Amino acid sequence: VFVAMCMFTGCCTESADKTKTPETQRLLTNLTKIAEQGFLFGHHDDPMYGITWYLDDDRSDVKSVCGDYPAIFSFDLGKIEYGADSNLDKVPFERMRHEIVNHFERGGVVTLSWHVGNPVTGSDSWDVSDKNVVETILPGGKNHDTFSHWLDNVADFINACQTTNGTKVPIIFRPYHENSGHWFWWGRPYCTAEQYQQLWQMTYNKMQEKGATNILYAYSPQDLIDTNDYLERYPGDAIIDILGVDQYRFTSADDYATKLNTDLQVLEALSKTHNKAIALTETGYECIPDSVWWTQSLMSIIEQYPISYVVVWRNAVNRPNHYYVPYPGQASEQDFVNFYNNPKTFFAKDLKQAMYK
Ligand code: BMA
Repeated sequence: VFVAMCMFTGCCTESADKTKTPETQRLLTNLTKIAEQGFLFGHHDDPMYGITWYLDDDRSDVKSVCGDYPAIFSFDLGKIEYGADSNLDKVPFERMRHEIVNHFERGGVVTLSWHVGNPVTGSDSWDVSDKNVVETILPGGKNHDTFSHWLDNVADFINACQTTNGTKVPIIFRPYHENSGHWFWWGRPYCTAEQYQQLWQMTYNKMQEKGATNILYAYSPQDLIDTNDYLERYPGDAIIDILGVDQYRFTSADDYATKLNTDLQVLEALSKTHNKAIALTETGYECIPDSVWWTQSLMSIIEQYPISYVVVWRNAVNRPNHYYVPYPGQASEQDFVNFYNNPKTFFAKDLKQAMYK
């Protein structure tokens, strides 16, 4: 696998956005290139906790099964807005920052989502009791100052993700996700397309103003219909670097295949017209009851599309039956090893420094 990666060195065109750090620009270029050969595998909260363990050192359910960390670590900033020490899933932010820097140093890639609280009620992302939250946080709105301070907290954290010699770690930031649904306060029923786009613009402006130049921005609605539908709320090519989609397997294998094929066809078409990297930003089959899900279901679909990465969700320690990667003894363990061994899947050891050269 690593031999194939050598074509990455010295051949990369830089992104046009000179406001991004060199490492961040190179990551974007390399994400696009890697799609010609395969994709990075990612897991949410991978080194933080898993089945029966919490905040151990150097531990990961993925590593326990295949001997390697995922290429991508995904974490969530939810509760950073309130100045909390730990996020909504009890991950301490200091530990997160440490794992982010460590992962960058081993050549890995980091993505951050943000299950941001509700600035009207003080509750969480899922509180949709007030139908006009977005409007109140835009410039001129009564909660604008509060939300602006929340964005400061995000920018401060992202800026603080630095190596000891001061290199800022590139971060794929993916806020306001699954906005085509109705379960988050930024969802489609609760704001106009224009308001949603203004929320992104305001967020982007704040990150720029705070000098958070180590960010690639990913947009990820779920259950795509067609390109027009995707573009309706799209924040725009000037902001977004990666076109994403979230898709879970909730019902049958056929239903998942139909939906995921539609999603990825839409992204593939847009990747050509918008010249952007594409990714399956969240997916998974809760509890993975199908022992060959990795190779027969997930792989057989996604290998047909030029995606840069796929991220599966967390192995919750605090919620029984809420896990998305195998642990030793789990039904899909062997199939996951087969998936790992497929030359199209990239994990941490495959990368070395290839994503940043
Ligand atoms: C959801 C679930 C929740 C979790 C949230 C943020 O999909 O996993 O338990 O709090 O993501 O990570």
